[in-house]
Amino acid sequence: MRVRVEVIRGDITKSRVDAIVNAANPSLLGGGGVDGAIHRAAGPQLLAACRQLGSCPRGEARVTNGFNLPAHFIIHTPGPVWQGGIADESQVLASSYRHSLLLAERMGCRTVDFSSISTGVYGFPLARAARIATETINEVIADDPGKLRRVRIVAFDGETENAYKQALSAAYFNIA
Ligand code: AR6
Repeated sequence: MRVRVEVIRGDITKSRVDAIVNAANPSLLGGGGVDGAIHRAAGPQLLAACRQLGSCPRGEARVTNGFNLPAHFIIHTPGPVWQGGIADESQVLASSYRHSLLLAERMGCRTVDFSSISTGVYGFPLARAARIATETINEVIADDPGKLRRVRIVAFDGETENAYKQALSAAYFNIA
């Protein structure tokens, strides 16, 4: 069955899905941006669970319970910090999306919502990040979708929403 890939505007802490993907940092101990919002909404048990996990290299992913969130699981992935494109940032970003989706598949997830990894505090250029995200998601689901039925990018602002919508239509155009 075909996996739907969509872009919506919203607050990912409100997503009622099997897993949301958090733009974390390697300590996994919380921070600002969407990470801070997720920790506040999930409650203090999330920090305790993250402490148990230890740290996570950039481009990899770890999973916890969703605790007080409507989402069942939280997948935490530290994306790359943009350094001008000289430090394999694009590969690391693709790796974050790939590892997160593969982990979601292993957990038997049907619905997964991503935040816009690395495009806030970490400064990754938005259009380029959106292209990498949509291409990587399409590659992984084309290869083996597992039980996945729907993958969404949840954009917090209009500029981010437009960038991912544009990248998604370009990706479909390339496939066709
Ligand atoms: N729902 C969806 N998206 C959100 C929300 C929300 N509630 N809040 C913010 N965003 P960022 P990064 C968007 O900076 O660049 C943290 O301190 C935001 O507008 O959260 O990967 C971590 O601990 C932007 O589009 O993540 C790390 O240290 C997107 O989420 C560092 O920031 C990502 O912005 C990670 O930086």
